[in-house]
Formats: sequence, structure tokens, C-alpha cells
Amino acid sequence: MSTKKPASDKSQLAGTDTKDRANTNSKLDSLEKFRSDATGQALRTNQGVKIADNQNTLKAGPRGPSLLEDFIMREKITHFDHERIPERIVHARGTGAHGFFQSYENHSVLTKAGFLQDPAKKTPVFVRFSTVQGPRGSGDTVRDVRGFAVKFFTDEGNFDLVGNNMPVFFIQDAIKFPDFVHAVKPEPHNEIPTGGSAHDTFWDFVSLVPESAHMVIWAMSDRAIPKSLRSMQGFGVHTFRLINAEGKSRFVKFHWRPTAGTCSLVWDEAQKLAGKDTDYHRRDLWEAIEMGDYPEWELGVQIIEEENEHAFDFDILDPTKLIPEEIVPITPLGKMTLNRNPDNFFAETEQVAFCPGHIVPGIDFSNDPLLQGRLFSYTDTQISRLGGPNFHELPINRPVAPFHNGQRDAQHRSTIDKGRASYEPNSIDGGWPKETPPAAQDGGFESYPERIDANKIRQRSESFSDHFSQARLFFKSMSKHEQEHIIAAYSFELGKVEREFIRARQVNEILANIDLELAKRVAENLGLPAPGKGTVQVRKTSLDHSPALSQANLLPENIKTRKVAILAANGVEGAAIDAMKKALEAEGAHAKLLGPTSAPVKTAEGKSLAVDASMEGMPSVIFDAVFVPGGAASVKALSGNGVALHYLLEAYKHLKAIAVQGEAKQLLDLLKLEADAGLIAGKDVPALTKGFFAAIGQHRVWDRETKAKAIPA
Ligand code: HDD
Repeated sequence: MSTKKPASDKSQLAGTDTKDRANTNSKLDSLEKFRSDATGQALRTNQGVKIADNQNTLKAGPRGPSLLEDFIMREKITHFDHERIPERIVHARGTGAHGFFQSYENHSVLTKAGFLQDPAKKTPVFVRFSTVQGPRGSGDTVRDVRGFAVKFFTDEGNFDLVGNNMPVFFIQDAIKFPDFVHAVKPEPHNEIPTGGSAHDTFWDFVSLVPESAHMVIWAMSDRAIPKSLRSMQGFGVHTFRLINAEGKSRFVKFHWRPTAGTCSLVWDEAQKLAGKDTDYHRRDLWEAIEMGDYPEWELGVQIIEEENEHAFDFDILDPTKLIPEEIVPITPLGKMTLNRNPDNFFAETEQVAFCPGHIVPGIDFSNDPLLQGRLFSYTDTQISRLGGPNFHELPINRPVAPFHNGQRDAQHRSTIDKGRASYEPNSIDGGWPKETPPAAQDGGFESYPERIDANKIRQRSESFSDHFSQARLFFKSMSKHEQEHIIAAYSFELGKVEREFIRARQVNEILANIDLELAKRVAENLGLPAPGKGTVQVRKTSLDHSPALSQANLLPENIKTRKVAILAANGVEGAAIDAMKKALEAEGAHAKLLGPTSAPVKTAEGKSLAVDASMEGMPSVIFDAVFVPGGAASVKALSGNGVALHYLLEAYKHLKAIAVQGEAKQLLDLLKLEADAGLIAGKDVPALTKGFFAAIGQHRVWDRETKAKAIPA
């Protein structure tokens, strides 16, 4: 155990607590005292008693009955029996990482939030990415929305930005959330399907609830099968407020943009990965951080001046709408870097408790009815998930800012509160802890004094009634291949729906109102009659095309951190491997050498080369590209190796860049694969790299897609 002293608890100044802040300027420092390192330590019970024998229960004789008296065995088994806690109702499958946020400049014009002021300040963060539908042990690459939750441990308290990788949501009012979740979760009778939405109850619900149309088309797009967690955008979804020291409020939408670009898997690859590497996304994130390829995102906001609240052809309080970036561009605020993996999944990633209601002075909510409901739900759920109201004391959740108040007791209380007065005002403990007026330096939180003059009603605002125009905008803004993927995804998912009337309703009442061509194509794939024109008069938007929505326009600027498989057998040209590895390293990309088995391969030059894995051990689906070096004997061996041939065919089918050097060109001939922008043959490595790296940079060879359909899966 670290002997570092906990942050001082003896603040004399209400609100400012400068001493405490100096002591707690890093979350990692504050976590340090809770980290336990058993290296060199004796095995002991939880009461600190050294254990002499951890192999045998105390028994009456070597063959006799066990004795109840055995406190060591009883303590161990009792603890084990209670190891599990309820998983999250949604977003149960997730993975997390530590990092920091740094503001680019002083944003005091926009907000008084301290973490957005000093560019020298590094604010610790903990991020948890997740899928929504599946349980804790489900696959990473299923078609689903991804959670993107960030906890900023600011000096003024925790700020949680609990968003998704899509900028809109399925429903407009929080009261519908249990209905939506019950519909998308595995069906109640057989608990199928795990991790996916391709089933009757989901499509029954969304086909009856047109407000879901926009989010569902995002979920049917490539965004729902991200390439990695590092290549996802994040969105705060709701409209929030930023408020500066003068009390001026502006509406904002939060955006996270990855510096690694935004890109996705292809569907066949995503499905295979769910079996071949269930942990694909969490492994990728973990390994990137371990290798020092720290993932980065830029935080930005779209700013809407108060007076422009009603300037759009939708309501900014409606969470099923986005604000096109072409209409309100993103103002960059700062950068987040993830640079440390957790030490313990349970203590950190599982026990972290986010809540959109965790905000700091300078940030406030809007009246979005979905957000308003969320403010209640998250704290409530932690009480049953984490066993009581003291979950904020768990090391991963503790703010780095001190917390003092009159809240006392309850399960798992770990703070030992001194003093007699757990109420306010008091005169016994000198009146402490005291309120801090908002106007004071580092003042207390003050809600934006929005004027409300209204009747108490249950009613959806008329301004929330357009459900199709932005779904249409999204579809129209996609590149050709993205549109084809959307058509294929609707067809696949609805094809799994048993009840034909649900399929038909989705096509005729939802898709036909989004785009008739989309509806017709899906109907054709499902064998349904061609739909007629949509029944709804869809509002015309001020924009009919938003390039910012297409991932075709969000490619990375380089091939940093991309992974390339090098296939080799005995007799491979060792110099070609060296040259390719060097060239990739120079670009910040990574290569793995794969052999027919895990045994080393002998090069043509007579050297023995250790391989990173066998081709089966690291299948093509976990790589971005494949390189096959020459060497007559190696190529001959690969030509007769079904795993190697499948490797190339699969990489080709998944539209990946493939480079073959020297004799390896014979493999393309054998497989009847024609050269294209991403299928490159050459005599030596330098001649290959330009085209090969350019193709990797394009992420996939989309022009190959139609041809690749003929390749067996
Ligand atoms: Fe939620 C978890 C994101 C609507 C109720 N939600 C959860 C997580 C994310 C989101 C990322 C996982 C946090 C983590 O990693 O621990 N949720 C969203 C977004 C929404 C949204 C972006 C809409 C814009 N959620 C939403 C509504 C409700 C909830 C309307 C309820 C009224 N969400 C929950 C929850 C969860 C949760 C049941 C499950 C576990 C948890 O909170 O901590 O309370």
C-alpha cells in the first residue's frame, strides 16, 4: 500500500479549499492510496491474519468432515459468493481508460468552468466506452450504438459527459426509455439475441414510434460497427448551456472528434470478429495504450446564442435532431488523451458511476425532456448497482475536489466524518461546512435563472413533430457505399424479424417516409410488395446534404497505428520483411509476422525468424492490411495452405489493402484476384509502399466492393 497521505481534510475556507486542491491536482495521485500491491507481501485474511495453509480446509482428520470453525475458509468462500454485482441495465459491456484533458486556450468568454480556462492545466479523466444492448460478456463488434462516457475530475467537482457515438437518440422523452430498452433487449422468453437489435420486439417498437427513425438509420449505418473505439466520434447528444462569469448563457452541443479519423468495420468482418475476437475493441484500446499510441479526441462545441434558440427548422431541445456542422461549425475547445490502462477492471471500469447530472459551475442543462429524465435515472440506478448512496466514495468515483456536507451513514460509508454537526446551519462546528455564494471567487453552483411561465401539462411540443427530415438528410449525405450498407443492414435486420406485418410497417410507414428508393430496395430484399410514396408530408430542411455526416469525409490523415499482417513460410525473403517493417514503423504503423504455425520460419537467407503468431491465431479480420513477401519456397508453401489462401481472400473481401512482393504475385493469380487501387504487386518493397500506404490511408478499397461480393464469405 502506498503511504501517501490522503488529501487534507482541514479546509478553513468554504468553497475555495486551496490547500486541498494543491494536494489533489491529479486523479491518479488521489487513486494511488487505494491501489494495493501485494508484491513481497504475506497472504493474509481480511482481518490481517497471516495464512499458513491456503490449500486445505480445516478437517477432523485427513479424511474427516470439514469444520465450521474454519474462519479462513469461511471468509474466503463468503467473499467469493458475493463477488458479482448487478451489471448495468444498459451499456453493461464496456471498457475504460484513464487520461487527461487540456484546454487549447482560455475559454472564459464561453464558460466559467475552470477546466476550460488554463491551457497549462491537465484535468484527469476516466472514459468508459460501451455497447448498449448486450450483457457484460457479449461481443464488442455487434451492430449497436456505442456509449462514450467521460468523467472529468475537475478542481470544481466532477463533470460527466455521458454521450454516445451518434449525435441523436431513439426517443424524445425519458418516460419512453424503459419501453425502448425492453424492446431492444433480448426477448423475454428465450433471451435471444445477445448484443443485437435484429429481432421482433425492437422492430415492433421502432416501427410504431416514428421519432426513432433518425436514430435507427444511424444504427443501420456503418457508425454502428466502428473499426475501433479509437476511431469513433462522440456526442453529448442533448443541447447544454455554457455560462460565463458575467452570467451570459449560450446553448452548446458537445462533440468529440478522434485524431485517428472515424471509420468502421465491414459487416461480414464485424460478425466474424464477434466470434474470433470477442474482445476486439477492448483489446485494441488496451494494446494501443500499452504501446504508447495514446488515443486522442478533440472536444468541441457548436455554439448557439440564446437569441438563436428558435432559428432552426427543428427544436434544439429535441434529442432526435442534430445541428448540421455546415450550419453551426464546431469550435474546438481542447484535447483529451488516454494514456493509462486501469489496474483492475472491476474496481475502476465496472464501479465507475456516470451521471449526466454531474456538472460544474459554468455548465448547465437545457430543458430537453430526455436529458431531464436522465438526471434522475443514473444516480438512482447506481444505488442498486453499487449497493447504496455512497458510491461517490469508491476510489474511481471520488472527485479530486474535496467534498464536505451533512450527508451521513448508509451502506459502505468509508469516510470517517469528524465533528458533531451533520446539519446546516450549525453553531457547534463553527458553522462548517458553509455555503459559498455564487458571486464569490470560485463561487458555488448556480442554476441558470431561465424564466419559465407555463401550465403543468403532459404534452409533446409541436416543434418535436418532424421525424423524417433529418433521417432523410442523413441518408442523402452518405456516399454510395454507405447507402448500400444501410440498405443491407435494414434488409439483414428485418430479415430476422419473424412477423411480416412488422417488416411491412417498417418499410411502408418509416422507410418510405425517409427515402422511397431505400424503402423499395429493402422491400425487394424482403420479398415485400414495392412500397408507395410515404404517407407523411416531410418537412423540407434548409440543407439537403451534410458532408460532415459521411465517414468518407472523416478519414485519418496518416496510417499511424494501423496494423499490417505479414504472411510468411520457410524460404521467405527476409530482406523484404525487414524493409516493409521499417517502412511501416517510419509511418507509425505496426506489423506482425505470421507463419503457418507458431514455430519460427527460416528465411531464404538462412536466418530463423520468430513469428508473432500463426495465421489462425491472428486472423485477417484483426488487421487493416496484408503484405506477402516473396521467396519461391515460401510462396509455394502458402499456395498449398488453405489458411493462407483464405487469409488473402478474406482480406480482399473485406476491402483491405494487400501488397505482394516478388514471387508472391503468383498467389493473386492462383486466387484470380485482379489488381486494383489497393491490391498491389511489385518487385521490391520501396516500389510497393507508396500505393500500399495510400490504400491503407483510404481505410478500405470501396471500388472493389461489388466485385468482392462474389468471394465466398
Ligand atoms: Fe443512458 C447508462 C448514454 C439516455 C438511463 N447511458 C448509459 C451509459 C451511456 C449512456 C454512455 C453508460 C455509462 C457507463 O459507461 O457507465 N443514455 C446515454 C445517452 C442517452 C441516454 C447518450 C440519450 C441521449 N439513459 C438514457 C435515458 C435514460 C438512461 C433517457 C433513463 C431515463 N443510462 C441509463 C441508466 C444507465 C445508463 C439505466 C445504465 C447504467 C448506468 O446508467 O449507470 O441509468
